[in-house]
Amino acid sequence: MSTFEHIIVDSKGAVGIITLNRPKMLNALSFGVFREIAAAVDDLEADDAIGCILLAGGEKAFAAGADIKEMQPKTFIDMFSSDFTAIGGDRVANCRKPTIAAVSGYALGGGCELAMMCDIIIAADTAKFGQPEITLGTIPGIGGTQRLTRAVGKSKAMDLCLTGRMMDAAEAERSGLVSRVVPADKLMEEALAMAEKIASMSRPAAAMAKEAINRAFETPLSEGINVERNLFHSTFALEDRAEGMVAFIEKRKPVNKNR
Ligand code: CO8
Repeated sequence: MSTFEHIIVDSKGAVGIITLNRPKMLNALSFGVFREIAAAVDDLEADDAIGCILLAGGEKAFAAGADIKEMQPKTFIDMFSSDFTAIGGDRVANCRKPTIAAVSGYALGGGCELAMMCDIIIAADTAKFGQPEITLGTIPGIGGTQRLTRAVGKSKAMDLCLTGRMMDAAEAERSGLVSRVVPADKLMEEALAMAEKIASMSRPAAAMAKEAINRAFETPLSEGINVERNLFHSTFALEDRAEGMVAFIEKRKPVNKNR
């Protein structure tokens, strides 16, 4: 297991929990934070005991964006050569296990983008989402213009990215960015319950459902439908599929074995 400075990595049952831990800087995402997130995802993905990964921040901020103080002196060539925007972000987006972002307070800029790399966003009623990069004379750099547009549509994505305004949890739920809004003091409890439920499902079936849904995000409908059909057929090679259907007929809970 890796050791971490900026994040806390924990587990509860079959749920791996990554908590961003730079509260004084509202969890600003530095190179170091991204590297640690990537290492934590590596560890949790390799751990057979883990079936779902929960990514959380603090009460006031999930993450208030990329670390502006670290980015401020950088030149084009620094950013281009290090390609640091790809380090942690890609790792979260490419994780094969289901991922949930539990967002309380600010999820801005890179923070909003990090949440959108997860499969599900569950928000506290205090959550505020935004892509304020334009107010700094820059634009989103780790998927914001792409994932936000697919999630909330062109007009609202333009509104958020061009004005830099924040949207509250109710607007985020209305526009489809988040799956559920819960009272702030219940956020972790609700997110854990969701993660535990997902982790109890057939692992390969969950990975296949995730892969198929991600295709809907990334490809034309006809290709996505083909991928889904192939994955659906593949589930008929799983013991969990056989057990799941027998358990239904026998009116009992299935015991999932595939890892
Ligand atoms: N980077 C660095 N430090 C930050 C950041 C940040 N993104 N956000 C807050 N902080 C620091 C503040 O400087 C302050 O530090 P100090 O006490 O030393 O002055 C501390 O955190 C507390 O913040 P505030 O005093 O500002 O707290 P407020 O409650 O008054 O305001 C806000 C909260 C509204 C969230 C405000 O802090 C804010 O506007 N933050 C910046 C939001 C922002 O612009 N985010 C976008 C950043 S750019 C980006 O994310 C580009 C992504 C592209 C990909 C890059 C890959 C990583």
